Amino acid sequence: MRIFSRYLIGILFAAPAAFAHFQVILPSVDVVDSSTGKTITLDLVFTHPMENGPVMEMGAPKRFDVLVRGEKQDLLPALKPVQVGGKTAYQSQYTVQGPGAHVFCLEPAPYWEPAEEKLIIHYTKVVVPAFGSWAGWDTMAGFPVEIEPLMRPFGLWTGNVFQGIVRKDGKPVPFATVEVEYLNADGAVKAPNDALVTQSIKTDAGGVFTYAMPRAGWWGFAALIDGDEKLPNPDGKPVDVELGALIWVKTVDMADK
Ligand SMILES: [Cu+2]
Repeated sequence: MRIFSRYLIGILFAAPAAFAHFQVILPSVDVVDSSTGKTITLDLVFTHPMENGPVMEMGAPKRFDVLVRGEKQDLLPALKPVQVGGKTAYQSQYTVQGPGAHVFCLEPAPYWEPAEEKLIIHYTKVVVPAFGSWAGWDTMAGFPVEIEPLMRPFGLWTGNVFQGIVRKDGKPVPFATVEVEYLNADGAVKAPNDALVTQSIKTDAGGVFTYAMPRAGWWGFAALIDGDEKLPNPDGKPVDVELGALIWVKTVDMADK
């Protein structure tokens, strides 16, 4: 009995880290200029960024587009399924046509998580400026849940804070949970314990969150909000839906000349 309860506690303690799913949109270039070339590759992967996997299966995305200079370009036809860690992920190439902030917006297919008995929809965006213009960096994707950046979501030094407002149907969400993970792509960082895998912060009464990023690389912010309506799981049973509002930002070290 004693051994059994210890085993059970072990599972409960291990669970939260294993559940920090993050939808990723990873552009090959964070700032497009004459040195980078115009064509960028975007990798769409549903994974656990800080733990460097495992990857989860993605269904065909519902929406993938780019907002730039007040126009929307549908990129769904340019999405190609690829295999990452034995699971379906997606990849796209995009050739930048002019200056300005490019807001890439993804609505993935709902993901059924049996361990939590809920469907997960992570509305995700990343903003890539091009050719010296960052006009439109705060353009909203129009997602049902979305992070409005309060600072440019690019051109950030290591140690800078990132601050945003979590919105649901346009309204700020007070005291919402925001999970933060580092994209530990090469597995270079080893978390000494589970508490350091996923940072967990809350928005204030006005829906604003703040987090200082301690390392160069990509950081994912995931505001997690319960959906109002149930959706059918793969067995057709109505289940709760977790809505995620995600944004990815990159920090760069302030190196000496
Ligand atoms: Cu997972």
